[in-house]
Amino acid sequence: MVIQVNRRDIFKIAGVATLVGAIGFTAKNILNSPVGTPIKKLNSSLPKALKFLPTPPIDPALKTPGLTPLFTPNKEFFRIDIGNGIPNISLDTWKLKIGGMVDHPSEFTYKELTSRPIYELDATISCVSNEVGGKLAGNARWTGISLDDLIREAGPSKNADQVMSFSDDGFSAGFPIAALDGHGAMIAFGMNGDPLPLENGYPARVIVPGLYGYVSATKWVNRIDITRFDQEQGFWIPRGWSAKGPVKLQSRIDTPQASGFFTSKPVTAGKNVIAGVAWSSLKSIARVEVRINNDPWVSATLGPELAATTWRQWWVDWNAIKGSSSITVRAIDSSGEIQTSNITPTVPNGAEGWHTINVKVS
Ligand SMILES: Nc1nc2c(c(=O)[nH]1)N[C@H]1C(S)=C(S)[C@@H](COP(=O)(O)O)O[C@H]1N2
Ligand SMILES: [Mo]
Repeated sequence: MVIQVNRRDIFKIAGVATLVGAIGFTAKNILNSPVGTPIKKLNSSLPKALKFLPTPPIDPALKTPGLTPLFTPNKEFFRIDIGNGIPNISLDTWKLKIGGMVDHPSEFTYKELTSRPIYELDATISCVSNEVGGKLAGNARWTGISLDDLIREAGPSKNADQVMSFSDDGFSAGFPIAALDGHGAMIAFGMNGDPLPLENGYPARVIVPGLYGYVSATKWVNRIDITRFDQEQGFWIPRGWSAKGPVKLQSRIDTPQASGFFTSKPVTAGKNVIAGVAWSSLKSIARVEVRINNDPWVSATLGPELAATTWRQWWVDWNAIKGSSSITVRAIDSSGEIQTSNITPTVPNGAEGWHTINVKVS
């Protein structure tokens, strides 16, 4: 097959998000775009987990203004769609079909799926089109059922290597069957204690820790096929993005903000805090280091670790001196890997490089 890279499509992964983020009108139009009856959530309540995760620790963001909260509120969660609106789903007729190269094709109603063992998973998901320092990542406590179990029961063929999921908006995503390896991949119904918001996949979506959303996180999912990478491709793959999409080791400075035309919080000399978040694919964040100008790297204090599948907040005190300062951050994971300084663009499999900001102190 010939892979054509269409630049307009490449920009679209980020494009809709930018529009939705910046312009309320666009978000509204997208929400209302499917013709027919207006979409609303049909009296689903979130199925109760059999085993709840422990109550999360106190969020360090409460005492560090500007730091990203440990959990991203649903209303503030980033949103990436291909732009075809939200499928018009009725909970009464919605089904999840499992097929392709399996011994036991099957289909499940919402009631059947939510009668399976329910559990919670803390996981950070992120978009491959997130620029270094970008905000296209969010952390949530997801409620759902085991995707590992669902696929195992279907009996995948030994010749298959890909799990492809589909939605009626035309989106599809494929990831290695090998990623269903006990890291908690799920069909999620809930997000931070509420049913999934419509924008984030109600009534059900796929969540696979460690993988970018474009290869895994199908919202409004209604079909999963077991296939082969050399026979089927997810939506973004013929549009120039890599077939495999493990999340890269990343760190970001949330506060202070880089000085510029739009800086809302100028930095004054004296006591300040530099803070942000760092995340990786499936490894813990072991260390975060901050460098101010050409000083030696300083180890940041790390916030609580919910799980290896979530981001970690970090912060360091900074005695700011009048003038111009450059601040750089890098993360080190539990295998000792140091986040690379090599700058790589988002296309085809995720941006790399250190986040550096320039700050004017007055
Ligand atoms: N049905 C559907 N699912 C989708 C997408 C989409 O366009 N349609 N975008 C994917 C991409 S690229 C990402 S990064 C995540 C974003 O999830 P969110 O919108 O809940 O943040 O959803 C994924 N799932
Ligand atoms: Mo994405």
